[in-house]
Amino acid sequence: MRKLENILVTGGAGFIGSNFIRYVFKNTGFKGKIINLDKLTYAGNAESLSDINSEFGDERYSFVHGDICDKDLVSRVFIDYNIDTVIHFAAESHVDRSIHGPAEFMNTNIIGTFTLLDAAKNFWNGRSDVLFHHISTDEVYGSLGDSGYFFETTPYDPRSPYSASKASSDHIVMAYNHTYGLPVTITNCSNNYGPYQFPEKLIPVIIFNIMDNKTLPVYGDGKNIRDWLFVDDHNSAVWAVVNNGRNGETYNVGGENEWENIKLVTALCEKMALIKGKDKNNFESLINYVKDRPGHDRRYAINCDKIKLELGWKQTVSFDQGLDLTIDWYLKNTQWISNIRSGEYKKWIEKNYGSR
Ligand code: NAD
Ligand code: TDX
Repeated sequence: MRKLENILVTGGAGFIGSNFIRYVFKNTGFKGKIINLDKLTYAGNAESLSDINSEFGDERYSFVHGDICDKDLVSRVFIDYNIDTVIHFAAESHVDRSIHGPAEFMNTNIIGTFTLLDAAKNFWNGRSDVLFHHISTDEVYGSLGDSGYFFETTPYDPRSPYSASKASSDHIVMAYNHTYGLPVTITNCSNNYGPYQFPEKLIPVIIFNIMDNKTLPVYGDGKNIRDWLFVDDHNSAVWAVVNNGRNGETYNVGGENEWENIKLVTALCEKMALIKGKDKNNFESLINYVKDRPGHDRRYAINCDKIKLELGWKQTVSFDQGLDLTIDWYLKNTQWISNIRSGEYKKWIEKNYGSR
């Protein structure tokens, strides 16, 4: 039986991690503590958890500002908070950035994961009521043609610096399980969307640019396919695995919701036009086919029968509902947006791309 009382969440100030902490406190009946270790890179925003801090802070929620590569700090966090569960979200997560600057990806995603695993092994010292859960991606499996799906048994074939760094970390997690008996689980998930997503990923880029009447960048021919999953559905899957997933197993998590990029961009134009009372052509005319991403994976599609059959998990939010919720959230949270825009991200994007 897992103890699941003092959870170390890494990267909890990022998009999925902040939604995860909110999901666990508000939807699961969890009675223990969450300690959020986050470096607050350009993608981390403590403001994304201000409601949790005021509602659950001190007693049930603590924030530790620091780097998962910092061995001394990580070991101290295990001791100070008597950690029995790790849920590891922290990563450099954006494929485009990994092409421009891979070093930080190797550092955080590989060395950071190793540092956490080693601290967990030393602190837990053979205990079996503990768990290291690692969040990974479908991108480790490579790229699909027009047909077929990624299964848990699909051989790894990562093709970007980002996915190669995630694949490396997955292997190290499993090595700690096989070699040292560390209790671990992994989830490999498809593209997430929802509130608090950093405006470098496709859906928030398009929403922001429509709001600002800027061009909508579509890479290559726009026919690359992604499988989209609402962030709370990902997080309910993570919670199911952390509670009942089998030690040493990998679970695929997907939306079973494949979209060509251009069709998704057009759907967002239609939704925004409806909200703004305009003709959709006003926004569709902003679509701009730009230079393709180098090594751009063509299609991702997840088979997630294993988690459905073993743990009874399923998606609960349709794409239509999820997009409406997401657009509504961005339209209402203008302060979060302007704070994000005035930060490091803006400087980076101007340096690398000029203003879009
Ligand atoms: P994100 O970029 O929004 O957030 C990452 C968080 O990690 C930030 O808060 C950042 O400050 C923190 N962080 C980065 N480096 C750190 C370090 N060295 N030490 C401590 N904290 C650090 O990412 P996300 O989209 O929320 O993704 C979370 C996880 O889910 C990642 O592991 C990613 O690979 C995985 N994933 C993401 C998606 C997706 O669609 N976004 C899909 C599948 C898997
Ligand atoms: O401006 C854009 N125009 C565009 O056409 C952006 C930002 C993206 N794209 C395309 C590239 C992809 O085919 O849209 C698709 C989605 O791109 P991203 O949002 O950058 O996501 P992706 O590269 O698919 O990776 C995401 O899903 C898997 C996350 O960023 C990863 O962290 C996760 O592992």
